[in-house]
Amino acid sequence: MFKKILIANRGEIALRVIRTCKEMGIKTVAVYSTADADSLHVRFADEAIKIGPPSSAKSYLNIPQIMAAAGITAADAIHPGYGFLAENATFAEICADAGIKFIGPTAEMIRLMGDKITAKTTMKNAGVPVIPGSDGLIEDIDEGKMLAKEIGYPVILKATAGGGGKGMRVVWSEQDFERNWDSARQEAGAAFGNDGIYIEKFIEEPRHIEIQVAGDQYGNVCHMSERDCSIQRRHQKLVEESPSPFLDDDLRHRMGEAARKAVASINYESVGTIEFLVDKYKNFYFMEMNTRIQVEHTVTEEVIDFDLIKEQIKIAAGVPISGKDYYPKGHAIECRINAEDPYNDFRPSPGKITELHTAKGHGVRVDSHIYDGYTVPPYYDSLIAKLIVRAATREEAINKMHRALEEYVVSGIKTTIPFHLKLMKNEQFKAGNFTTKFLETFEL
Ligand code: MV4
Repeated sequence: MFKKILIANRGEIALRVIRTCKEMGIKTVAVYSTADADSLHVRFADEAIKIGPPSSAKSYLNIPQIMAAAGITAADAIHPGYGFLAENATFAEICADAGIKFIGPTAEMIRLMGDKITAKTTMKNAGVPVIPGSDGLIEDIDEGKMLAKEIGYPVILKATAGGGGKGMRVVWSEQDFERNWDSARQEAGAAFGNDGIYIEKFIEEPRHIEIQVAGDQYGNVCHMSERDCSIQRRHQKLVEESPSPFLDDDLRHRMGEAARKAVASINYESVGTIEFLVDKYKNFYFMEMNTRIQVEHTVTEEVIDFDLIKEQIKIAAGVPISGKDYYPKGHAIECRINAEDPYNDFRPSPGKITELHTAKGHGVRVDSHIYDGYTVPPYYDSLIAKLIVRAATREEAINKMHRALEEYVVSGIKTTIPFHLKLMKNEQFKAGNFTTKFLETFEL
């Protein structure tokens, strides 16, 4: 087992990893920018190394500085968290070359799943349902138009180097094809340095339901059931829950089996997530695979009573996984509390927290790095706390979430708490009647 893990991240996920490391008797090294000198992950780690000024590029994305910190402290592994370098294949390679274990999949696996059309082809060959569309990249506009006609409008153009909603264009009719084709390629080229585009049938009003998976270096795989992440605003998840109100046991088993097949087919080693789109007829289709621990891993932990960070560290240390699948007991919901103003287009609201009262009580978990008097910096993403509740039923979980949100006081900055309070009282949400389009018509 590792003796010392460097956490190449900040905020709540850095704290989350440090907590599990402490429980496992593993020493921890925090890295921080000058903007995070007073952060809890710095205070809770056994050692802390300043790696640069506030900008992410010069700190949390600064590979030479992070590797130097690992060298100075003799860390034998690095946990990347999520975001930043978590899915950076080059970083994984540099760690491997330096003899420091990257706690995640291999660089090759990160690259394979990072290229969306390659990932899709890999899944199709493994027998995982994929969205009907082109077999590969579209070479030119005429080929695209011909395929779109075959598939049937509406279709969606996607950047193979994109993901998470970046570089996508929905095309509703042939006369719209040319301008969308041009803008998709231009945007993909500019954003990713790769203007490869593929095409799919557009699934209208889908749900985003993802399956937690794990695999070890001995070929054992497992799934840990689903998370419903359909409550999103501009591709930013705001609420996640497990189990999904849309899944019945049969669909859960079929999606779990498909996720298992996906992981086994690529000899995946680490924890990961298979994202599916689910249409109103309960057909599910592979969308993307995430090769990192995700923000919303918490709701899975709560309904299967499991430590996913511990599992990820054990897999990296060569400990076999059990290979058994996990199904949810009870119901968990996570609300992302962001330093954003929901009354002003969710614009960022950094600044000093002048008063903090954190929600507590039976079945309430808060993963957060903020404290009374903490100043939320403007340089990084706006997530300041994850409020997670668990109860026997979805209705009880929603009631518990509303109660917890009511007692959660964060003064001095704006937060998404008022948005979540309103959502928990929304009849469509309470009925489990929502897709990824739900927030387009949700009024605060
Ligand atoms: C789609 C789709 C409909 N049909 N693909 C968005 C992010 C990226 N994971 C892929 N996404 C979508 N792909 C087809 N063929 C709808 C979306 C989509 C979406 C998916 C999941 C969660 C939220 C979403 C919001 C808008 C669009």
